[in-house]
Amino acid sequence: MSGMTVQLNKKRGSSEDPQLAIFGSSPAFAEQLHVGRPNIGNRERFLERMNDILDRRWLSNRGEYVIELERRICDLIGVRNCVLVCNGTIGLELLIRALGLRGEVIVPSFTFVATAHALQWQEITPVFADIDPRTHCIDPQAVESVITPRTTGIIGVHTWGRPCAIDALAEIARRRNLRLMFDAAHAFYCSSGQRMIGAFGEAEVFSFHATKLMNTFEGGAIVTDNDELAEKLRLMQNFGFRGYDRVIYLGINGKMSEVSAAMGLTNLESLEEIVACNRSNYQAYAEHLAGIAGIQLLRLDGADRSNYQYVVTTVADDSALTRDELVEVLHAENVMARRYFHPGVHRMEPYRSYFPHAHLLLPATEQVCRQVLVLPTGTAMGAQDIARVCQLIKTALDNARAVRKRLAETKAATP
Ligand code: T4K
Repeated sequence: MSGMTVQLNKKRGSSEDPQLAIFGSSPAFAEQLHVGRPNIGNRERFLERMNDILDRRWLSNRGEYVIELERRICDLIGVRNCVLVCNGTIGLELLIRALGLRGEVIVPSFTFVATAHALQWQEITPVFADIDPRTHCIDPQAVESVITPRTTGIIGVHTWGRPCAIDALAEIARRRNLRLMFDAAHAFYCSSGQRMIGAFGEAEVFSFHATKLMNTFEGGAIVTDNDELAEKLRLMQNFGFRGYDRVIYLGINGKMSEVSAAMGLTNLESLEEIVACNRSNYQAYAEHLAGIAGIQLLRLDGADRSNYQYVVTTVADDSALTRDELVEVLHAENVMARRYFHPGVHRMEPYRSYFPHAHLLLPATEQVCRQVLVLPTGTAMGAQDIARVCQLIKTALDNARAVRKRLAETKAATP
């Protein structure tokens, strides 16, 4: 499954202008390159499983494939319990509720909006703590500074699959008597040192959304060593049923279907290859971006295992072009780079209205939201594509004045 190469467009404009689509050249790529193009795994194996599901007529409600995938994830992570759910957001909501969180819970604002929504949806106030701009993960000192008598817990996010400051957060949680859980949506198959992500805090939540390293179309998992908590989560995700006709708890429907679990099992079998492809893409980006002034690739800590799912860069404030100008240039070339997690959850509704001054306490979050640029990777891309993407960035920066002028003209001409 080494990275495929997306078809490059050869026909380019022939004027004196820089060879970029914003000046009228054909886009560099005939098809869009995405951040989060799904990894498919072995198609034949998946279709076999589909047939098996149809033959058995067992489509949902803790079928064989769900049970098998839960067992495999427990073995992989080294935890006692895995509860598969229909998506990562529901996984967060269930866990937040099962842990009895209420009042205020501390989270980073530099995250996907689901982390905060999962709290607010249950009328729990997300309190935003700033991040460490070197790691993009929540800063334990900032966490400490926003604890109030209403605080009941902390949700650490392993942003980009990089473990957040787990030990420091655990120490604060212990000392201040708070509950600690992790949003590990990005971090499946990652480790903190020798221990797999999933084995920390009271429990962790993975996302298996289509765009993630391992996908189940939509899906997620809550993993924990706490048997009692796992039992509660199982009840909560299935309407509180224990056996036919017997409801013993308040619950919702958070179950994963057999089709999703079949995709998960199929992806799991290809995980090594997918990660190897991501790793070589990451290395190719590192090589090609090395000499480009103003663009910094987020470095990983060699002591931890990464899934290399995201290629994250920052565009310095004094770079020849702003991050947003570069995004415009790249999108015109069909390179759908993303500004995750711009503008920061604190600037999204309803948080923006609730906490209009939040940005004053989040300088590092503001900076990273302004600078971050996530580049396409995954099994749909290969080395040649990456060289081309980096060349486009370099061409744009080398011709910054002309590019800026052109973008301004286009904007002025747009009704
Ligand atoms: N916590 C964190 C830290 C998270 O990052 C997330 C999800 C969650 C919690 C919640 O987990 P889930 O409830 O989603 O399981 C995407 C994903 O939808 C979201 O799962 C993910 N994080 C987030 C970082 O990215 P969007 O809306 O920015 O991306 P989307 O869905 O537009 O997909 C990105 C690109 O991928 C598209 O432009 C096209 C391509 N794509 C997408 C899909 C779905 C494909 O090529 N094929 C596809 O099937 O949120």
